[in-house]
Amino acid sequence: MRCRRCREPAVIEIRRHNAGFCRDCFLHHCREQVRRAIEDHEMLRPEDRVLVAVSGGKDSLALWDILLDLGYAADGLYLGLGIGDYSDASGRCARAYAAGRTARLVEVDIPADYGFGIPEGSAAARRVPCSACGLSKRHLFNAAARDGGYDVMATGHNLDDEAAVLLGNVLRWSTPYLGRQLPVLPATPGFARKVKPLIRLAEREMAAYCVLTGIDYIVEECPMAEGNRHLGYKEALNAVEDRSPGTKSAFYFGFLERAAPLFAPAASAEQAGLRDCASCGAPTTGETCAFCKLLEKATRPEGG
Ligand code: Q46
Ligand code: ZN
Repeated sequence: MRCRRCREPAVIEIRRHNAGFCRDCFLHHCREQVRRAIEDHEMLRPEDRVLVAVSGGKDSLALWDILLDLGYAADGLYLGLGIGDYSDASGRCARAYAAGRTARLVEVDIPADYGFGIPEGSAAARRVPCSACGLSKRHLFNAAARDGGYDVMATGHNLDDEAAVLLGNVLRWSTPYLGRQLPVLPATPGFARKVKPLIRLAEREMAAYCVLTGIDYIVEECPMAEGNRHLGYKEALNAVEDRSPGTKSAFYFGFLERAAPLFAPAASAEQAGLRDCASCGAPTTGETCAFCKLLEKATRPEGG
């Protein structure tokens, strides 16, 4: 197979585009897909200060790399989750990348700064680890963006992630989530703008991007991911995609174009009920926010 752009031998085939690319043209293709996502959805302005959520995995490091290459002022944020060796190794990948590019990495360590790790904290609060983890990430990421004066927060959700989340939301008809599952969430009081510039790229392409650019990323999955419903949705979608390449992107982009606006009222009804957390000031629907509740339970002395 030959490269679609330059006719040199291809190193990767992308079936949904019915195309192959050589190394340089593939990297160009990845940057182009990000540039187009940013442009189509008005994600970033050239003068924006961007905070990229960096987990040490392929998607977030590739995103950071591409945003820097495209000339954005992008810093990274690494959250230490206290998940044993996995957190140690992922932190090392994030730091090594930042050092190699002389980019700025902001770090927040949940065990050191808040006194609990995700495995013990979620058990003490009787929550599923990924739910405690997800709400902590959202809360701390938003706080870091606000405190650091960033205009926008960028995450490495790729096409596979978004299609899997969409499938899960459709299977349950979670209408407020469907109304909010957008590639750009505008800033609202207490929240910075959120963008997902990798929506036009698949997981496999991000792994190839890192391998071809020599970015060292953590390959192991988080040990707490087991039983995570999204993995099942991804497998189901991969089985369909395998038989008819392009289905995944038709599903996700068709949703954005034709269905997402129908669910906007459900999402804004939820938004309207927000007030300030009594403890930390973050926007919440209750008296205190989910993170403050988790923190209280996760750090309560045993038997208390
Ligand atoms: S890090 Fe956290 Fe993930 Fe691990 S505990 Fe679950 S949500 S699986 S992306
Ligand atoms: Zn709070």
